[in-house]
Amino acid sequence: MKNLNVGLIGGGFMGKAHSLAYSAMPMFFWPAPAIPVRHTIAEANESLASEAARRFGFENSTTDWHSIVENPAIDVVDIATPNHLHAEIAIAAAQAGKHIICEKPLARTGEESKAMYEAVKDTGIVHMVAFNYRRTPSVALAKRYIQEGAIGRILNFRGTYLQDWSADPDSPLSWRFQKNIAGSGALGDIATHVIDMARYLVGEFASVNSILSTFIPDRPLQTGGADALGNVRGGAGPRGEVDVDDEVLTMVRFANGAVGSIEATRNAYGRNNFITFEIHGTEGSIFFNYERRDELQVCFAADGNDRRGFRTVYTGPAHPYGEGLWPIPALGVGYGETKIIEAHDFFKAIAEGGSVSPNFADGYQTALIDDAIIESAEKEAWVDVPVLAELATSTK
Ligand code: NAI
Ligand code: SOE
Repeated sequence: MKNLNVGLIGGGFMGKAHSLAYSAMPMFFWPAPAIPVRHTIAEANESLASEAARRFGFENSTTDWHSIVENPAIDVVDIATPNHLHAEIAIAAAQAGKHIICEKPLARTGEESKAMYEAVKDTGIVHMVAFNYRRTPSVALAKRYIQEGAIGRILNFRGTYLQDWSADPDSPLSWRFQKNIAGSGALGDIATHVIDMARYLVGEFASVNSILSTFIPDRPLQTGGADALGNVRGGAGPRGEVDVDDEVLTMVRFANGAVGSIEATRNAYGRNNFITFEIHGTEGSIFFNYERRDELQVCFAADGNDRRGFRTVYTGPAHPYGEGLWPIPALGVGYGETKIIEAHDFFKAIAEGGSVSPNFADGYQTALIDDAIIESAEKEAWVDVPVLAELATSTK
């Protein structure tokens, strides 16, 4: 069992989640595939960097991410910065031969994502994009049921990602509302998680027909700093333009003939982290709601019409990742566990010299879907989605 040195760039919300995962992964999954060593953390200035090192248990801190990428002692580069830095850091890390885990969305645009994909392709580097929700045990269980044919051929996927943290027009213009930093709004930030789950569970997208809307055109200015995600109110000072979408709605045709729809917004009062999907197949249905993430609702047509209905399966040791989690179903799987599982699968791929999904090809494919959604909304028409050759035949 090797020690692998991690250089983590960005000590905000995801810096916290990834640090937790590195410390806890060997406690959950033992024997661990490798021991992640929290070697160096980078933050935007000296006081943030040294505070992050103390808080998140890193041996060293820096204000210059280049020193992480250039350090021969570091095996893994973890990119947890706002989106505009993902491509530059990942490409430099790939050139230095580091294994890379990058937060979602892979980058701001399809073009940036393509450059990242090309930088890692055929290098032997393990690369991963952090769409962690597919590692919720109940989502992986849905995948297992689908692969076993338990709900037959998939006909329809209906997905949502609804939050309300930005519904107040006076919550600040953080980096998530600025196109030059975020790339897009609800689309790249949260719809991509559902797009990732739709690809994982159903397959590749063939075409989309979409609407993008911006309902809150300006917000109080915020200069720099981490995104407080609606937990602070902006002042009465100057306001700046929101140049990204607040809301996305898209219809989907999948390459395998299934159809679907996806909605995402961060302005839906009363919804917090309402990631849901309902999948109908020829032999049954599956329903998932992240706000009740220990549960998977399933209905099997074979049950007979005097007892047919949704039943609840609580995930536990009998289910995906059960060997590493808690010993009894329904003790409660949290957001942290999805990141611990993600870290496990990433380090396993490094230790075994393999690969992991979702990787930069998946991140690039998701960006191609985002680009098609944007084009479709502009043209008010169906737009075809190109599919990377290496993904067209894979089962993910
Ligand atoms: P955040 O705003 O909480 O933190 C970002 C941190 O990066 C800040 O502390 C900031 O000071 C730091 N930073 C900025 N420039 C830097 C530089 N040059 N060098 C080092 N550090 C720098 O943002 P959050 O929520 O952690 O998001 C980071 C990334 O993670 C984004 O790409 C976001 O989309 C993604 N994300 C993914 C989630 C998931 O569920 N997979 C959840 C939340 C965010
Ligand atoms: C804000 O919408 C946010 O932090 C997203 O950036 C994450 O990807 C999501 O999982 C939680 O909410």
